Amino acid sequence: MKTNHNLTQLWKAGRCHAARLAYRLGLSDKYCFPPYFLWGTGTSAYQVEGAHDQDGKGESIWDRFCRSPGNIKNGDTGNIACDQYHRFAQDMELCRRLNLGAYRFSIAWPRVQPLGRGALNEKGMSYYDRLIDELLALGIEPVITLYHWDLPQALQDDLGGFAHRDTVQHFADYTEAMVHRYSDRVKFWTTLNEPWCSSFLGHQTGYHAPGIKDPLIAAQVAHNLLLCHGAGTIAARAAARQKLDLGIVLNLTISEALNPADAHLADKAFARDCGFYLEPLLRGKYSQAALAGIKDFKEQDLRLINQPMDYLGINYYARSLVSSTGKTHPVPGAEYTQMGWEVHPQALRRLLNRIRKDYPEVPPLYVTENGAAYEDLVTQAGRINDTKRLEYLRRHIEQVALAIEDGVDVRGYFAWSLLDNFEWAEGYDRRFGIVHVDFATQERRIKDSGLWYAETARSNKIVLPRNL
Ligand code: IFM
Repeated sequence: MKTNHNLTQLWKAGRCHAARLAYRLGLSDKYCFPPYFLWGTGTSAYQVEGAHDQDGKGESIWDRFCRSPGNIKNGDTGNIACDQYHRFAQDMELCRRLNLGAYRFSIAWPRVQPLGRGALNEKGMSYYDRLIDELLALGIEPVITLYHWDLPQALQDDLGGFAHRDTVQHFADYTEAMVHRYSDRVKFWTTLNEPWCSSFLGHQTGYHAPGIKDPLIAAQVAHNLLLCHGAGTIAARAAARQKLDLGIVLNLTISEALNPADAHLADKAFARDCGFYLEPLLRGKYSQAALAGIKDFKEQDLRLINQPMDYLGINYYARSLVSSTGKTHPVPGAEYTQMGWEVHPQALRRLLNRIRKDYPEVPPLYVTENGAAYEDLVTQAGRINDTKRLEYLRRHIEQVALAIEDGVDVRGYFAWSLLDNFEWAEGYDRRFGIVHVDFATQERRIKDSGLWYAETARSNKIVLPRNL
């Protein structure tokens, strides 16, 4: 079996190299991704699972936040969401039909440990057993995120959540329990998804749960989340039942100036924003400015944060624009998604290259999220011709291909999202899925973008225009 498998891999690698050579020589316009390249999609627990109070699940900060009038558009909640808790087998079958190599999902901490410390909830734990087993039976790699924003409310009420250092130990204990249970089958683990959002949207602007508006708390939470990453990484490695691929997922963007005279500002903004995470994670350092905002800081903290990582996940949706006048929006002639985010695929290639240049020590990269919200219409024939989303994905994947050609070690791409789902403060009003969900009936329908993505994942190729 093993020899056959190796031979197949060799054969595939040979074909892929030949195809890439043909592309480089101008003999073909098809770009072949490396044979190990992982194609996936992602979701997160609160956005898709529903079953918010079933089988012993505890309350999360998002359950509480959604109940407060005015926090979420149309008063929507994740109580039912896509009902994936009950429909996971159907959803994983969709992943198979989409030819996905991997499915990225998160564990709802309050589902498996209702109070965030102490007793585990076996019914919640067994849900993820079933999900993982289903994926493996279909030949799809499970990629687990330990924290995608749904903190147990009890930790918020009793300790102040991530603002309190004790939460770091609770996160490490939770991580240890999850890795102990699932790492016999799951190799890919992510400690945190987009800690910038949990820190600053959750504690500075109050746009996300827990809805706090205090910049000092936000900075402390940002630091404590990095401590969670460090402590979680150590706990995961100690509990692992196989060699893990362990990393963190950051929403990184490249800052660019519309006016060339402002280029130095863009440079500074990149160093400040990406550096806030990459310096401590990869180099065990904070800038003076970052450090100044953190009240509860201990010298040994940086050693804890600076753990070796097997990969870095990057979520990219749009570039960030800077200008000395403060005016950047709207960019003349630019396209925007329904979120109001500028569509600028070339900046993804520049971001990947910039990270490699500024941080040569960075581990292999994955684009762990990329996608677009657009309004979808179901045609009479039952199709969803989501051409804009398809083009968004295609143009960004092209840029990933070009970054690989530039020499950046990108190992995979995950389209966000498998399903239309609960888009946080925007509720169900923003659809990111490559599969359409009718929230009244829970019917799923693969969109045209999904059909295109399935073919890309199957063939491991895209048609790449020349002179991009
Ligand atoms: O839906 C979110 C996801 O939960 C985190 N990254 C950005 C996505 C789109 O806003």
